[in-house]
Amino acid sequence: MAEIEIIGAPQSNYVWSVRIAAAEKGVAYKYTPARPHTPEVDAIHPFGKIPVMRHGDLELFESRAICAYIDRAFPGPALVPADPRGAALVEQWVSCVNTLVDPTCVRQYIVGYVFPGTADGSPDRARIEGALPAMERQLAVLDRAVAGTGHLVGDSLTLADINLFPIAFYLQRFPESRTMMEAQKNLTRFVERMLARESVQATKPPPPPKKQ
Ligand SMILES: N[C@@H](CCC(=O)N[C@@H](CS)C(=O)NCC(=O)O)C(=O)O
Repeated sequence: MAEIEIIGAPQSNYVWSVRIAAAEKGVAYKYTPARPHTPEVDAIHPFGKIPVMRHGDLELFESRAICAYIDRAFPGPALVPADPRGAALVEQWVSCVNTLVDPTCVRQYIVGYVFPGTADGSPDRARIEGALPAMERQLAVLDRAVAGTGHLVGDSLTLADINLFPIAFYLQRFPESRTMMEAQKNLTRFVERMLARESVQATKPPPPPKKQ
């Protein structure tokens, strides 16, 4: 069958997760950078979000679904453990990060800097400040979660780690979140270990968001 095609801007945390997952599985793919709401994306995602994927006649949207397909359709190390307990814990952390951490840390806080929508293009301070208390709590929870083994689930890499990593990486690049991350030593070490992986280096987005 044709090669997989992964479509989406490289800076997107969800696109990056999908590309890390493919690299960890050793799955070759065609990469098509594209912003949300462009024709290539709209052709697959009913709401124009990235990433999207194509494999032969299969078209998929939602990073979790794309990662599930890559994990199950190809040989290579399992990104979700086969045992029910490990699999459920991976789902727990993916869901928690996607429904709580991403909305606060990425959509509210980081977007407040990167796509502020203010008249003069300056950071949206109200939006940024509004995210800080929840971020503080969330990063403390994540720090405790990786404190034991260095991973969110079990003692080796899973999709839960891959899904979290890009967000934690980007949080090191903005002022308030950088300070919060520095206080969370286990989470900082988690980012450092993920950065050392070949899959992460091979997919690192050029260029990263500008440091403030
Ligand atoms: N739940 C989706 C979220 C995808 C998502 O929000 N992608 C962002 C980029 S990181 C996007 O396309 N934003 C544009 C928009 O929401 O209009 C997934 O996991 O794939």
